[in-house]
This record gives sequence, C-alpha cells and structure tokens, in this order.
Amino acid sequence: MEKKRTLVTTALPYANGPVHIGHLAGVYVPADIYVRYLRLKGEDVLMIGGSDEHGVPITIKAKREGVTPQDIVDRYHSIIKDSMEGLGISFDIYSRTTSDIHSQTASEFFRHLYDKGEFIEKSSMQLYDEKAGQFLADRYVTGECPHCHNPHAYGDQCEKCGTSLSPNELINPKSALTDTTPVLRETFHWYLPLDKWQPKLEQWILNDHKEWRPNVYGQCKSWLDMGLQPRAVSRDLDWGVPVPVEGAEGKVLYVWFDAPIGYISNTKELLPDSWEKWWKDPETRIINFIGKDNIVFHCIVFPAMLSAYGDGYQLPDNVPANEFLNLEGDKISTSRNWAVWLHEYLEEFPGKQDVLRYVLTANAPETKDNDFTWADFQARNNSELVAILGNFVNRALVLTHKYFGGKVPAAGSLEQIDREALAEIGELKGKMSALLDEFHFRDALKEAMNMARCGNKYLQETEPWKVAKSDMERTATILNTALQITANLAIAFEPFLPFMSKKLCGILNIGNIDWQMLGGDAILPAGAEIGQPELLFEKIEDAAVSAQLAKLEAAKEANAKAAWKPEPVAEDVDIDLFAKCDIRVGTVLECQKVPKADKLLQFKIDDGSGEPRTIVSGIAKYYEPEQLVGKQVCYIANLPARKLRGVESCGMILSAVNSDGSLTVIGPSAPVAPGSKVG
Ligand code: B3M
Ligand code: ZN
Repeated sequence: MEKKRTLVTTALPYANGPVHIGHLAGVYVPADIYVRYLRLKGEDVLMIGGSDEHGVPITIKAKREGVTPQDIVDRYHSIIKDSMEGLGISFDIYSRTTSDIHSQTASEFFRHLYDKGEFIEKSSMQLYDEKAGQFLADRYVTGECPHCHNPHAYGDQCEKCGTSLSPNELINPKSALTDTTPVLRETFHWYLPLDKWQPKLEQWILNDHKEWRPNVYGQCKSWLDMGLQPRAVSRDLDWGVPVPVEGAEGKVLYVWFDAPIGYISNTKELLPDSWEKWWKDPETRIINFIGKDNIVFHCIVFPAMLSAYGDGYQLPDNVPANEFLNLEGDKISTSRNWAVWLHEYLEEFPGKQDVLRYVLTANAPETKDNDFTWADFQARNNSELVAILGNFVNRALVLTHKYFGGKVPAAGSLEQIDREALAEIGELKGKMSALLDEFHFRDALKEAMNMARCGNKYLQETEPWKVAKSDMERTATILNTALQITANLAIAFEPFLPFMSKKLCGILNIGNIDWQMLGGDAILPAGAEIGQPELLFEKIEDAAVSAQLAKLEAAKEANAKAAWKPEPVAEDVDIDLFAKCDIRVGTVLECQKVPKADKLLQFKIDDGSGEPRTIVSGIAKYYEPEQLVGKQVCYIANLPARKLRGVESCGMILSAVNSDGSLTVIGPSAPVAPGSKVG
C-alpha cells in the first residue's frame, strides 16, 4: 500500500557524550540513506532527530564534573549536532528535549493520560540516601552483584556479567552520591499498565507486521510471550520534565517516557501548523530507526503510550533496528573511551566523510553484530572506493578530455556490448530499489558498487584508448556510454556517498538529479561540457591506520590504569615469620641478558661480602641491562639457591607490580652500604 508521505525518526542520542561509529552504523547512516533515497524519488519525507537530554547518566556526569546537567547537555548537543551535519546526515530538524516546546508537549501528554485515567498510582519501597536527602535512581546505587560478586555493579545492571538488576538486589548497596548505605523508604509513582495494551500490541505486531526484521519481531514476541507488566513512568529526580500533577513535587517524567515524545515535539517545532498530519493521518508512513537496545521502547512502550493518548496518533509502520557494531573486536563503550568519535574522525580525516559512510554501510550490523576495524576501513577505501569507483570515473573523464576536448561525444549506433552495459545498469537499479525499499542498505550499496564494476569491465573490454588510434566514431560511442554510466553512478551513490555525488554532478554539470533518471542512457546530452577530472577518492596510507590503532591502544592503557585497584591485603602473618625473611640491599655490579630466555636478567651484586652474589630475575621485559648497573636493589638473601636456565640464582630481587602488570625494581631512597638489612 502506497502512502502519501513518510516520517522518519532517528533515536535521540543521549547528550552525555559525543556520537561514535556505533550510533552512526546503527541509526543515522541507514536513516539518512533511506531519506535521501525517498527524496530522490520525489516523495514527501521528513527526517526528525534531536538530543535526549534527560536521564540519570547526565546528572551523574554533571555531579562528577561539578557543573550543572544543563552545562553537560549544552556541550554535547552542539558537538553532536555539528558532527552529524558534518557527516551529511540530512535532518530536517535536529532539536533537543530541553526545549520549551518539548517540556510543554511531554507535560501535556502525561496530563492527558492522567486525566483519562490511563495510569495506575502505586507505592513501592525504594532506596533513599538520608545524607543527600533524596531517593536514588538505579544508576546511583552501586554494590556487589548477587550473581558474579563483582563489587562494582550498578543498581540496574552488572556490567561484568551483564545481568539486569534492581537496586534492592545488590549486596552492600552504597549511594554513589555520598558513599553511605541507603535505606528503604516508601515512595509512589505513576505506572502505565502495558498489560492493558497487550492484546492490541499482539495483533499489531505479531499478526500485522510479520514483515519486520526477524531481530525486531523476535524481541517483541518474547516480550509479549512473557506477558507485559505495568511500567513506572515517573522518577524521584530533579532533572527532567516535572510531573504536571499536584503533589508530585520532586518527581519528573521517566526519561523513556519523555524521549519518544521528543519525536513529536521536534516535528511540532519544525512545522507548527502542519505537524499533525505527520502523526495522525493514516496516510503517513512512520519509520523509527533505532539500535537493538531500544526495541522494547519503540515497539511496546511508545505504541502503548500513543494508543492510550488516542486522538488519531498512528503507530509506526516499521522499526528497522540494527544490531551492534563492535570496534576492533571489543564492545564500543563511551565510558571506556573505546570508540571512534565522529567529531574526531571529521577532524582527522577531512574531506573523507563518504569513506566512513561507505565502510559503515558496507559492514552494517543489519542482521548480526559486526566489527569495525581500521584495517577493513583502509582496505575498503583503497580496493573499492579508489580502485573500482574512483578508477572508473577517472578513466571516463580523462579519456573524454583527451579525445574530445572535455565535451560529451555524440554516440553513433550502439553495439551489443554497449547495449548490454547500459541494460545492466538498468537491472542494477531495479535491484537497488527493491533492496532500499526493504531497508537492506548493505546489499543495496553492493549493487551500486556493481554498477561501477560494470563500468570498469566495459572499458576493459571496449578499450577506447586502442580504438581511438583508428576509429574516432566508435571511440565517441564508447565514451558516450562510459559517461552515461558515470552519470548513473552520481545518482545511484547519492544516498550513500552524497559528497562524492555532489562533486561528480558538478564535474558532469548535471543539476537536479532524481531516481527516475537512474538507468537512463542519455542523462548527459552530446556536446555538454565536462569539468576537469578530479580524483574522487585517495589512498589511505598505513601511517593513518597505525595512528588510529595507537590511539585505541592508549585508551585501553588509560582504562586499565583508571580501573586499577590495589590487591586486597593478604592474611595476617606472625612477626617471627616475617623476621625470618632476610631482605638486604645490594649494588648491581653487572647485569646481562640470559641467552635464550627473553624474560631473564642475570645480576652480579655487591652484597658486602667481598664475593659478588649472582641473582637471576624475571624483569628483562622491563629493563635494558645497562639501566640497572650501579643501582641499589633489595633482594631476599636467604632463599635456597636454585638453577634458572643453567645459572645458579642466590636470592630474589624485589619489584613492585604496576597497574599494567609491569615490574619496577625496589631500592633504597638514598645510598646505603651494600649488605644493609631491610627491616
Ligand atoms: N537516548 C537511548 C540511546 O541513545 C535513547 C534513545 C531515545 S529514542 C526516543 O540508546
Ligand atoms: Zn554480575
């Protein structure tokens, strides 16, 4: 069924950090491809985005930095907005949930449901920080995980074993605000009875939307099979949209209640007079682009909210959620800084927006989690964008300048090989359209690349540079055909690589392109001027890749350092036992590597006896032998001698174990006589 218009929403990223490639691959790049495709088809489409500026993580970050939550969201909203624009994500509006229009809309939404009696009010016992005088949101409580005994689990989740928790389950709960032990105190909240909407949602998803992606459909089915429960839609917190009901002081709307309403308020902000048709007319298709962790909110909770509101609100037609993108084999993480940040990418790879768009689409996590690696990024750029697409276009343009002075030559009568090449472009267009209609962006991009392959093959087979030696008429036909393929590429790639497309359209002097033109064999009229060839893509060198890998390595090291805690102190020992251990200071006279043992260093130590003492120590990875000569070190003097790689070692040199596992030799802070006792 064809509908009149399409409203595309994109998950609102939390403004507690910049966006990274995981967000882009999951939501914004596919949504942008889809919207650009619809626009090229001449359809009426809106792309709505914005920052999600409420929620507990923002308040925690603000506390930690000693600034207000508004400072945090102001900072990240502008970074996110600018960087998305930099990547060519073509929002019709990118707004934010701290706007007045949003508070009014969300507040009115809640009040309407409240007045209709759509909520139930329930009391419950929740953890309360008596010192801070406030209830603690789940994230504000930390403690020991009852499953894996990780001592740093959060009240909503243990990040070590991945189990979802409720704060009351934590062993030894502590308030993240004051580090005191919270107490249970009664509070009350409003709940949306999702169970009331279960039959409607079952019908709508399980029967009417069997075409949804299997991951989305499957997740919904398992929620529905478990049976829906009432969900709290308010929180005791001072950051958010206040609950617009008397007696609700200190309570705000739960962030997942207000955020999806952000889609509506942002549409309203853009189109104050005509927003309603985008939400309430059954002739509008609504498509929500999200990541897989947001499925339940978009397919169950928000549809239940819209249904409870009534007044003509429509439910989404599709929710093409993606799986996750990992980075170099590890889960992307904002807090661990294990990410490729968009704003940094744009600075470090200026003019290469399309390369990132290409790689994220070619490797999109549409059906399963995927991995982004810098090696793959380089390979796809060098062997696909440069070697296939860039190479073909460049050859077509250069040859046109060489033989026809930069003007599109007129085609004579086409031979079979010309007709076949053009027919293949038409077929690929058909495949691409079908794939794009079904949200298979990765495969659609492959078909676009196949168009460029088709162009290369055509030039390889027709060899115009040879034909030009004897037959200029035939050469004209071949280059006309090659240029028509080039123009087709400018259109086919527009949704995926808009910067390249714009540049190429500029060179080819084609102004307004649309999807109907794609597959055409006369997009460029004979005689039209072609601009100077410019390289569309350039090779990415190894050094650029190594620099990125080094940056990730540095993040890993910084994390290990930050996460490091000293080992717990061992059991008590008897003072006599300690006294038996004879620790001395000696001066290193000689130090050398032990042959064929990459961990061992062999020392000769002046221990004051007049006879040098030999000790072998496993610290070769951390020191060059000459670094230690002349230094004073501590060693245990009364360990029985033992042979290590054929060398008799009399004692053990003491080292401190650093947070990264490396070893630092221990010695006195000022010189002492060799053989001095430590005690
Ligand atoms: N901010 C969650 C997220 O960024 C959330 C999405 C809201 S969409 C209405 O994953
Ligand atoms: Zn755990």
